[in-house]
Amino acid sequence: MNIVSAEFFCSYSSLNGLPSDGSPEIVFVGRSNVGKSSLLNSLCARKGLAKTSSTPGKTRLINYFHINQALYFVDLPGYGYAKVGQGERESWGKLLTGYIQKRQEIALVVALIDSRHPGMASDLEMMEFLDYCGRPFGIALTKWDKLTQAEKSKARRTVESCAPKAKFIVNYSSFSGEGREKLLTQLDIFSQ
Ligand SMILES: Nc1nc2c(ncn2[C@@H]2O[C@H](COP(=O)(O)OP(=O)(O)O)[C@@H](O)[C@H]2O)c(=O)[nH]1
Ligand SMILES: [Mg+2]
Repeated sequence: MNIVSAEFFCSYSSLNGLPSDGSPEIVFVGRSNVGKSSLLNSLCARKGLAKTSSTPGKTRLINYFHINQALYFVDLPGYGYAKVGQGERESWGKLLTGYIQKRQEIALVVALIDSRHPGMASDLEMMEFLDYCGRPFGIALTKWDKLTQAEKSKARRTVESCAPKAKFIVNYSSFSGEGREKLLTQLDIFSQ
């Protein structure tokens, strides 16, 4: 996939009123602070496209980005962040699961996993849920630049063994751009 244009489209706080033009959607999910906004910015080569933050738990909306005027990248609320109230966590968990379950336009889901913490329960639950909903998904192992060589081998082994259903696993660094071309190729192959 060659990204020639990427624009912020709209944010939604509920499933009502999502775009109705029928364009396919490639969805990005992951724990809060996994590096999702950074990955979207690096993938689209647009620094300020998605807001990045060192304060976790800030994105509680479904953010749509229009890509090549032909499809959407969808940034879902981060999960697994403990320091918010129960009520708030529930309402925004519902938004996340409701979207994944119901949205017809989903072509592919990219599950982001922090390469320093592979095999976390919440990530495994998310992948089980994606499989249960019949959603094809691949994995981006984020913050790959932070790992030593030994940690890289170990992280790959762990993820490969706990995600047999993943269509692809790409090592990704938003800082160096490693994995960008690979991920774009996988998006092309699996979002058709
Ligand atoms: N070293 C490194 N840090 C990253 C990378 N991607 C994101 N970060 C850092 O991780 C933190 C969270 O990133 P952000 O993209 O806002 O995560 P989000 O909450 O998942 O959207 C920020 O401090 C980023 O600078 C990466 O590829 N490498
Ligand atoms: Mg974010």
